[in-house]
Amino acid sequence: MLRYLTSGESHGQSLISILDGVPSNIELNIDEINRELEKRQGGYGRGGRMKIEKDKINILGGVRGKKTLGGPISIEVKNNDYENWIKFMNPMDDVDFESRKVSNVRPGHADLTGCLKYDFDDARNVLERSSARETASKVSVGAICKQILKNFDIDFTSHVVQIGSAKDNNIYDFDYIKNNVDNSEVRCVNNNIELKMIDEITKVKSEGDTLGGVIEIRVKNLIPGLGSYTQFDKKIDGELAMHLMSIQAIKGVEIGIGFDVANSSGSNVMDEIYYNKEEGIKRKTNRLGGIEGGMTTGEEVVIRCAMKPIPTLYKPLDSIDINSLESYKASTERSDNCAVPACSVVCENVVAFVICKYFLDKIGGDNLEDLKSNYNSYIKRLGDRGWKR
Ligand code: EPS
Repeated sequence: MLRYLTSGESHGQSLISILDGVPSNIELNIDEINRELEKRQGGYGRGGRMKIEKDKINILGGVRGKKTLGGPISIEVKNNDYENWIKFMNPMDDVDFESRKVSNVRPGHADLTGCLKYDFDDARNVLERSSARETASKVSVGAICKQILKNFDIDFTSHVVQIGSAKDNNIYDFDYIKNNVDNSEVRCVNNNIELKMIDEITKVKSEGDTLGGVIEIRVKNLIPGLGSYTQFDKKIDGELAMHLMSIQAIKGVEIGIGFDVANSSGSNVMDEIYYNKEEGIKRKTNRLGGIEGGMTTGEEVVIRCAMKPIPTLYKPLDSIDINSLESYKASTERSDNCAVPACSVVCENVVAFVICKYFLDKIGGDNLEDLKSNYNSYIKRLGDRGWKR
């Protein structure tokens, strides 16, 4: 079973991930993994931290001569900012707890509940781990998963479809998004809407405020049958939602037309099925986003995620000091005004992890050769039933 854990604080030495369950003999391209990390760092609306960091992975175990060994892969992303924080964050030395203490907790962040739950008088102990800096780990894990799935042509992309009130209602082909999205500072593939998004971010920045938005993730060249209808925890849509909702600041996940299923009749929701010799078994539409009965159908998977605005505001909201309980304005930390473009890269890589987990579960194989032969035999059997890649 493919699984991962992460460790590390935002201003600690490093972010560490362990990815377990990767078959052997998968060739890894470190430049491609680092390119994903670089994309996560970008986007109009990012704050000062990204000028300090140059995220790159350092593989500590599980890989030899660029090929996976079949054991757990340990991955480090160093925090350059640690050298500025060593006297506050050193794990095993005396540290200065007072200078960076945060007691005016920020509404919308984990600060208040984290302090109550873990019995801290300093929200720094909470925010260091709850920070979205951890998403660099998620991206490094997902980028490895993408490389596993590349052997089977499964491909991923994502774009930003809304920031504040600037909304892109157009429908795009997978390839159009993939070929254009990296040229946009806000990962929006429509130039006019891109400019509106940038304007909105600039405006809220001048007001000391922040903005959220909506991200769309797409997966193509999938096969039918990843996931299962037979048990709740085998449903791939359930697991996708769980992983995506666990990304910092994500408040909603939709698959296909999502909440619109509630205001449409059945004939406007289901995807009619047809067959011809050239295409094999197909669906006329893809309103259900490539997942039926907790399983991929083989059509493109289409997911949308809603990200809330970042809770650190330069125009801070009313709050309290958690120790004196007196009213104060919330504390202001250096932060981003809008991290929706970065979050698009995070969501895409998190989806890659889940798809990879279910792919390996369905296809099985300790090494790339076994995976390929199991995959080919499944594709052949589906071909005998009328399904075509
Ligand atoms: C982030 C690093 C953080 C923040 C941001 C995401 O760095 P710092 O706190 O040093 O500025 O920029 O984190 C948050 C928005 C948050 O709420 O925690 C990153 O690497 O993505």
